[in-house]
Amino acid sequence: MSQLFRLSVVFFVFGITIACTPHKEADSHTHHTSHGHSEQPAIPVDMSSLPEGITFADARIRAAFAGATTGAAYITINNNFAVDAHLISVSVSEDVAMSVEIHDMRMNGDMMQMFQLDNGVTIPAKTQLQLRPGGKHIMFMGLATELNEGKTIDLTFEFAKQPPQSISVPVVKL
Ligand SMILES: [Cu+2]
Repeated sequence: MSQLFRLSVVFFVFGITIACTPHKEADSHTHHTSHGHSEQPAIPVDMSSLPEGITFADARIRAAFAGATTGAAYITINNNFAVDAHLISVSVSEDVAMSVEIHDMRMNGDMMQMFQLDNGVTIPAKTQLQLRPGGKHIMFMGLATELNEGKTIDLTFEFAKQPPQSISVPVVKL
């Protein structure tokens, strides 16, 4: 008799678990979670056609709605040096934004969250770093200008051991 009682308790608890599961799943579906992994391994590329040093490709800034207080920029950085390069910071003139941060993404429970990479990013020798939507990216904080399509913004990249480089980046619809 006690055996049967125990069995029904187990079934009762199990039944509750099943009843809860769909609710939990439905709940998690309301957040958009699958934006891919933030951890990007260094991407080795054939750099034989590139000049020695650091070069940039695919630079673009996401057009933002009027009144936006932040903005995002994406770029591919090729490190065609025999040594690692370390990107310390990115900057823009103060009439563009108050500050610029290098961000990465990570999962916090069900939510995709951005966080600042305080120490910048290392780009190993002969690899490329892709700053792209859903992964590491450049973020303008305290936006002081409108990011309208067709505009260009000068970005300056500072490296630990290599001289800084500035490039003009177009604002595009992404
Ligand atoms: Cu960000």
